[in-house]
Amino acid sequence: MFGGGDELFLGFDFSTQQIKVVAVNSSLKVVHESTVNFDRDLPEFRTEGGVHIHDDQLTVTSPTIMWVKALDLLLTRMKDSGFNFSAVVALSGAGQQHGSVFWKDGAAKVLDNLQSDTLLHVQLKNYFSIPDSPIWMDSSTTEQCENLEKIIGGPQKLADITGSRAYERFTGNQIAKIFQSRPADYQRTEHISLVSSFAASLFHGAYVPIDISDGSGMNMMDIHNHQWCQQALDACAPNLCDKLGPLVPSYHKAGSISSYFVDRYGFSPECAVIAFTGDNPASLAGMCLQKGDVAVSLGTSDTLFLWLETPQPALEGHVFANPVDASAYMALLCFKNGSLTRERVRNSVADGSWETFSHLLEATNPGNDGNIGIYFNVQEITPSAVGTYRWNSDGKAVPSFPPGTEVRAVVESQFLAKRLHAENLGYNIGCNSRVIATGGASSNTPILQVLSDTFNAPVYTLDTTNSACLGSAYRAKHGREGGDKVAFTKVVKCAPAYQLAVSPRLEAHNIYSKMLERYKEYEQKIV
Ligand code: XUL
Repeated sequence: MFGGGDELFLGFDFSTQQIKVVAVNSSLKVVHESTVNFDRDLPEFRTEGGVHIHDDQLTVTSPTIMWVKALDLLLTRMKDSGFNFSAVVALSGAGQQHGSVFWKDGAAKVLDNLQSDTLLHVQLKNYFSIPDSPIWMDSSTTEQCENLEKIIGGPQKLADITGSRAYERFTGNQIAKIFQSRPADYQRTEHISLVSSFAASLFHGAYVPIDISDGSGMNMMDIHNHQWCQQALDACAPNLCDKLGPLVPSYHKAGSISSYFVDRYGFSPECAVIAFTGDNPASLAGMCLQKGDVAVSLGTSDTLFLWLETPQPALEGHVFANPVDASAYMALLCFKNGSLTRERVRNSVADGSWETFSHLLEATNPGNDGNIGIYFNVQEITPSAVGTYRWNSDGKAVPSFPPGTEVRAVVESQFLAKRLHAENLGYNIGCNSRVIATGGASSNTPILQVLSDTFNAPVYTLDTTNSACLGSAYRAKHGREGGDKVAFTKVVKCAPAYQLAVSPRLEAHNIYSKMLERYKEYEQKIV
């Protein structure tokens, strides 16, 4: 039964709206998928999109016990479909980043003694001191952020240590708010997990440590030595070191699965539980990113994942410890004006047609004959600015461009911004760099050509619908094989291949490198 070909690895994703699992075999082929959607499958929690937005519109939480209940439902569905749990040799998972779980005094004992004839949520329902977990969509902790930056010595100092300036959703600031607003509940909290380490703890039947990659999204971890920054812990709440426990590399093997899952679902008692991590780090693993790579997700908002060797934390973006190579880093940059902004230009000058948009793009020259535009429909995150701006080749502000120039301007400025801000965080274009493009616009070759020329790298595409789950299954295999002894790249050699979409053109790249200087000047002007 446990012969090579029959071994299975599970990757879970505890995301905002659902939990999902994929099973891969030892050739990393997906053999099973299941999902539980919180709104649809657990209507008793009355969530919308898996969350509760509170009256102040700033506080956003999810019922912790809903996640627990969803896990049994998911595993029951798998069992009913005939899934062979006994073949699973290791599992890992991802959690929405920054969310926190507050375990009440006595919870560890219950975890250690889970009874397989009673559902998890029945056994654990009274063991969360804060029953509603703060999640990443919460933005109610501005005061705590200001305090943390002040105590540490300013936003850049905090970024230098923890990889990010203070952000409302980052867990340290969320914990500070809980401590200040509910001191008695904080007092009764024996352990604090991230969503990722909470889910791992359910499987292990004991607290699984926070991994260094998801731990980087808390504003309390020193990303350079992977230890808690004591000054940041103290600035957030008392006794945090005890309540958080140690940090571990993301491929840490926590131990074997709890007998609850063995008895109830038929897992092997030897099934290994590998530390869970954040959904973004897990996606980086799922895309098999390597040194020098950039992943560009072109969706409603555009997101960039960078593999970094020498990070330069800045006041924008986030630097995390790398989930598959603890000596490296990853950076995350979010650009709010993604496809909606491209669509606005398409609707205004290309008759609402992507085909016309592409023709216009192809009919104009790289560098746009010196014209540059910046299009921020909504308040941008990177950089902090809003509005539409256009400059002609003489550097003169102009109110409009002809259709072709307008189309090229929006695409070029979006990719120049990505290169500029990637370089600000320590990214360097190298000769082996690759760009992995995902999301809606990744099927548009003329758009990808601009991306390729800007980064002087071939652009590959990959189906990433399940990248956090897949990355978790791959990490389960990596962790089981002894994460620090074997390179992740070796483990994922047989993962689905990238498709080469376009290759860079040196002449165009040289134009963009020059143009970047002008773009930078204009961006500084409008911030
Ligand atoms: C990352 C972030 C989101 C969540 C979504 O910083 O807040 O991407 O991880 O689940």
